[in-house]
Parts: sequence; C-alpha cells; structure tokens
Amino acid sequence: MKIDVLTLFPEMFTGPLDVSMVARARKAGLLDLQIRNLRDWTHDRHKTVDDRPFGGGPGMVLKPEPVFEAVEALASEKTRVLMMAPTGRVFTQAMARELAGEEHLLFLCGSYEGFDERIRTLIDDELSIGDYVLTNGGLPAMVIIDAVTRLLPGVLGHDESAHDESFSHGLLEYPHYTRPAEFREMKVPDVLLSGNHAEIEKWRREQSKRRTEERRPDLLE
Ligand code: 4GS
Repeated sequence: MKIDVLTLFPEMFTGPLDVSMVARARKAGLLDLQIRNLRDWTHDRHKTVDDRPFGGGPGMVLKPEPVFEAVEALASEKTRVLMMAPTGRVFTQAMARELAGEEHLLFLCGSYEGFDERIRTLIDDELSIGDYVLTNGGLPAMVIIDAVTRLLPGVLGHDESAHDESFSHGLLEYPHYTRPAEFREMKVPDVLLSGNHAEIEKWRREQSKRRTEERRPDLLE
C-alpha cells in the first residue's frame, strides 16, 4: 500500500511511524509511506498556507490553493483522499479493515480553525478519531495509519492475525496471564493451568462477554 500525508508539521511524524510494526512494514516494502509538507505547494516568499476567515471571527483558515495543488500532484483516480476533522465519521476497526484494502491513501491534516470549505470537493472521506479537539490532524492520521498498517497482508504474524479476528468480532479481550502462577498472593485462575482447552475456551468466552457487558455495553446492542 502507498500512503501520502499532507501536513504542516512533518516533524511530528518521526517517531511513531519509525518503530515497531509500522517500521517493519516499511522496511519490508509492504507500506510505502511519504510525509509531505503542505508549504512545498505555496508560491509566495512567506509560504502562506492560511488566511483570516471571511465574515470575521477567531482563528485562521487553511487556504484552498496549496491544498488543491498538492492533491492534484499526489492523487490519481485510485487514491482515497481522507480529511482529518472532528466533523467526520468516527473511525472504527471496520473502517480500518476497509482502508486496508485500498491501493493509495492520501491524508489531509489541517491545523488552525479549519479548512476552507471548497477543499471538501477534493476529498472522499472525512474522518475523526473521537469527540475532542486536537491542535492539528497529525495525530489522527498517525492513529489511522497505525491501525491500517497492522491489517496489511504480511504485516502481522499468523498467530497475531488469528487473534485479531476474534477480537474484531465485537467483544472486549479476555484477561491474560503469564508466569509466575502466583505473584504477591495473586493467583492465576486454575482453569488456565488445567490444560483443558475446551474449558479454557469457554472461560475466555464468558470473561469476554462479562467484560463487554460491564465496560462497553454499547458494543453489544
Ligand atoms: C480531529 C479529531 C481534531 C480540530 C485540528 C481543530 C485543528 C483539530 N481530527 N479527529 N483544528 N478529533 N482536529 O481534533 O480528527
């Protein structure tokens, strides 16, 4: 998969996308990820990307010209253009699975008060990562890239992907334990030490269901 990111803060993206599974996917050639500075598509001496809102009011608005030029330079018919904004649909695992099937994603990260409304004519989807206000769209883009990358064919090991399947079926994870079997008087449940795989599976299913009921009843409706 190819991913381009358009941002005013390319420095933000070093770190999260250079470690762990995303780094591995990039090195293996499964993910071609390019971070691009929106200012590269300005033409004035000050590399202006924003301006004051018509009608007045606080904050600055992202100008249409650099965004149009950048998207026209980077996108083709095969590109899914995604805008990061709290006004978008809230990103879910189902959307991660859908995006993992695309050939090319282009992330548009805003800053300031928002995008000039005409920029919306360029985009295929507007996505939010949750109901809170961030300083810019960099973190949402990184969150989505992380969630999508681990679903790309060949990125996860076999064990890990089978595991993801069960989790994605709408329940929270069951409790996990490792050695020692007793730690500071806290014991691992006997069933997990029993070697009875049918019983273990039943216990885990029950725990998943109970946890989901208690913590995230909204997932069960
Ligand atoms: C989000 C969010 C966000 C909104 C960007 C205010 C700067 C900021 N983007 N999910 N202007 N939550 N964006 O808060 O996607």
